[in-house]
Amino acid sequence: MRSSRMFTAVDSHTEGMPTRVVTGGLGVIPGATMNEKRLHFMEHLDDIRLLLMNEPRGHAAMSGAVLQPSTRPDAEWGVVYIEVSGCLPMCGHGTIGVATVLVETGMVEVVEPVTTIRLDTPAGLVIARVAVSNGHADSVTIENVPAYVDRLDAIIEVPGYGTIPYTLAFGGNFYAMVDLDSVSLPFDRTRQHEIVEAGLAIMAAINEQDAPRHPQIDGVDHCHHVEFIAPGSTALHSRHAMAIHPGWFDRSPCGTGTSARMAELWARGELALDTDFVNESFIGSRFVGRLIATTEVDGRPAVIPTITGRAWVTGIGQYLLDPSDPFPTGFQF
Ligand code: PYC
Repeated sequence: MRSSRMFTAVDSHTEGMPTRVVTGGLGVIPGATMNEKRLHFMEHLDDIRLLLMNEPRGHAAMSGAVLQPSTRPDAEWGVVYIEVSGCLPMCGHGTIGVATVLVETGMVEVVEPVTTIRLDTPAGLVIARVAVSNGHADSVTIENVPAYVDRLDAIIEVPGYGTIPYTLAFGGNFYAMVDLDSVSLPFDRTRQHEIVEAGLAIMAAINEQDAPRHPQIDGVDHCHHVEFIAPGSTALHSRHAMAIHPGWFDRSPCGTGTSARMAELWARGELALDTDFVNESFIGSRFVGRLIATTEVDGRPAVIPTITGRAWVTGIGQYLLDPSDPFPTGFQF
């Protein structure tokens, strides 16, 4: 066995969605803030993301998180999120996975019944409260960065689909929320290829015609997520299919997408503070969201969401790169 690179990771899944938590092999990424580290990683270290996320070490819906020392005095750990699509500013299922791994590997001081971990993420400070019993992380509630509506009840011309009504909100990433009915498709996994195709067409149209930009986080300037809302969804219990660039679905109910959806429902006056909102993924797994406070983002009304979900450790791995490997950055099939 030869290896020119070796990465250590604890693999987990959050309500069905993987998080490969990279604990070793990378060192400290340059950057004064976690977002600077994210931007540095994207420019200079992206081969590592591709190696760890793509086939054959990962797959078409792979996701992970690189642990880093925090850049801020009020957080214990820093996180750079990686996935097949790139490096997200924030990831809800990934944060639930990271918090679970930190507790179950003893990388933080574990306190029962609740261990609080403050995380430095590229989008800002995120607080994870882990319910722990007998050393086991039973569930995690994350207090997310502020979520806000960028545009409510907008329309977009989408080649091949016509005029599509949508709402765009930020919950850690930008999400276009679209009724599945408006692309004339059923909430049915056997139709996933048509649904993801419609999602990619909507993202492309938004990014070409009117791309969003976060006023405070550098480099957050596109929409790569379309949350297709299933018929029958309400402001208390919603089901959705989350189509993600370049062509896959979140298996989890998507923490940042749930946050964006709650910001939308709040802006409509349909979801009050301190009220449970159940969000169900395309595979039927659930997060419970809540809005706990109002705030503002650059003068826009905003809310602070919490998301509760569960994660499970699935393995511990050492991922190697043999210098003769013909696919040093893996591949997508
Ligand atoms: O849980 O925030 C999330 C997420 C983003 C992309 C996939 N999952």
